[in-house]
Amino acid sequence: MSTSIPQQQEEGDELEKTWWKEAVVYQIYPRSFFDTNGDGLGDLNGIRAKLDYLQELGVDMIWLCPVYKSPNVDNGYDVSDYQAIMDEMGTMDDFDRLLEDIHSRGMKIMMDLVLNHTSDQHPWFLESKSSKDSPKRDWYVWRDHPTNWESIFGGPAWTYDPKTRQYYFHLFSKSQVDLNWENPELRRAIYDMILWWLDKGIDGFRVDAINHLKKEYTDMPNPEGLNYVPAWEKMTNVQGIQELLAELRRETFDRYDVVTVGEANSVRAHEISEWISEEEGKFNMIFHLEAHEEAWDEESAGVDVDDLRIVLDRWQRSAQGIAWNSLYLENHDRPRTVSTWGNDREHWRESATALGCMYFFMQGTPFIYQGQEIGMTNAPFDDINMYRDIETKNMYRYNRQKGVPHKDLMKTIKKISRDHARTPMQWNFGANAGFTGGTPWIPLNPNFNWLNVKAQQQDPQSVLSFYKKMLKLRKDHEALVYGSTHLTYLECPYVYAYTREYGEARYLIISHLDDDTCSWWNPVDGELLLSNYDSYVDGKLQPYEARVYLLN
Ligand code: TEU
Ligand code: CA
Repeated sequence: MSTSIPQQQEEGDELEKTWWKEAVVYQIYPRSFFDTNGDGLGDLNGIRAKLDYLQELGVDMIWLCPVYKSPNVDNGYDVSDYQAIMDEMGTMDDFDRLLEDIHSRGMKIMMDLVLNHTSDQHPWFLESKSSKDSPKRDWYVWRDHPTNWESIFGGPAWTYDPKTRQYYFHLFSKSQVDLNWENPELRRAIYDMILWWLDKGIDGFRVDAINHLKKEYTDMPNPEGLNYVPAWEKMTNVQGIQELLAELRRETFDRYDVVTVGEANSVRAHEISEWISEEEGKFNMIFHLEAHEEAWDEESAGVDVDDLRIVLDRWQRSAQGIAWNSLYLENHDRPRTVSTWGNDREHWRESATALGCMYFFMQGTPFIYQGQEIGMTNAPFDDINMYRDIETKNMYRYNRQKGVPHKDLMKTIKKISRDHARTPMQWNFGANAGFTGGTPWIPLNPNFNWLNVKAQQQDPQSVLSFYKKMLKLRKDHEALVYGSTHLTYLECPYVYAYTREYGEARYLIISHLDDDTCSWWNPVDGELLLSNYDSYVDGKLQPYEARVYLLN
């Protein structure tokens, strides 16, 4: 007996077709991608050298993490000149050549746009800091009396400047100074910079930390008498931010055929309309963090499939017919999902592919983070000196000061550090996995001796081959792009299953996200299009088994 799944598609809830809805985006962390001059840092020419690889994978668009001039306190998220390339990455000529090469292959490029803050080395800040009467004083946020807030990277959110005897505000590190978006001159300077990039012919932006543009600078309640208080609600999604974002969009993105994705960690599905609806949204898509926050806690093993379904389904249903989702598993700020949500030991290959299958076929534009397509894992770094990330380092330092034992901190860092996503891309079996001929800026994950691109290219069962098949399948079946999404098989606690429906076509996507065999299983009446196992066990789903069917 086969399972019958009721049709759920309603009439008239389809969105307009656009190129960026059909695209798959590949996120590059340039520092760790490919080094061509032996200085141990990936560079723009390294990206050019790997375009064949990306095209073979089947991606349509590349998102580059920041490559602007920067002292690299936060690896480029501290920009000191928006209209220049950092020395480590190459030159503006290199960038122009990269842009040309990408376009001549019919691919597109999206740049990272860091608008909440600049580096403390940016000429704007140097000028602002020079005196209280500086014409750019008001481009940043200066106060005689700081609020009691804690910065997102730990420690106080205000730093004292002895020369002008005031404090300046920084949501992240003290080298990343928040811009004052209330100042119209500053906003104009930012828009001009954005237009300059758009005129160059880039195809879109991922807009960093954009839900923080507006703040409400008043003290937090502090019943526990903390030195500094986390002040999330005062710096996130504050009343009035939508007007700022509307102006940003009107003055810049609206004038070009580009795609925008706002990184907006605190936004919830019920706020979709003002953020991303086709009617009044300020961006085409946003990245929310809700799934990562709700479906995984650092202590537990694996992912909570129930929570995952609740969160992701809420976003799917809320967007249906009015907005478009971004779909992602990993990025440069998160540990590797095969290590956190999956099982990177006994079921490494199966869990990497099942997680991929789970998110990739929902309605939205899929993003793949470099290394995810080969199932790269968290790094086994035991020594704090092997880590590079400022957030990790600060977290270690501030918590040691508070008396938290070294051992406990290392346990957490080994689980959640952002550096797990930042170890160099593992290309082959050679020295440094073929990433660099020099000394890499951060140690490699030693498992490159078996986990690398080269090893997977010829293997039809590999994670890489599975990703290629997923990309091809999505290209070949419009329903997998535009169809509506409906959860199914809810009875099975570790199975993430959903249908896609588009006109008469119906697809079923099943990902069994557990180490055990699941006996709750009925045969499906349909054509099997993709699977991460060679053989089937009737009446069962094997550990991390994933399948895609075209239903009859
Ligand atoms: O991240 C912003 C953001 O949402 C952070 O709070 C994020 O949750 C944090 O990194 C998790 O540990 C962006 C960039 O993606 C990140 O790499 C930068 O460090 C940050 O902005 C500052 O520019
Ligand atoms: Ca280099």
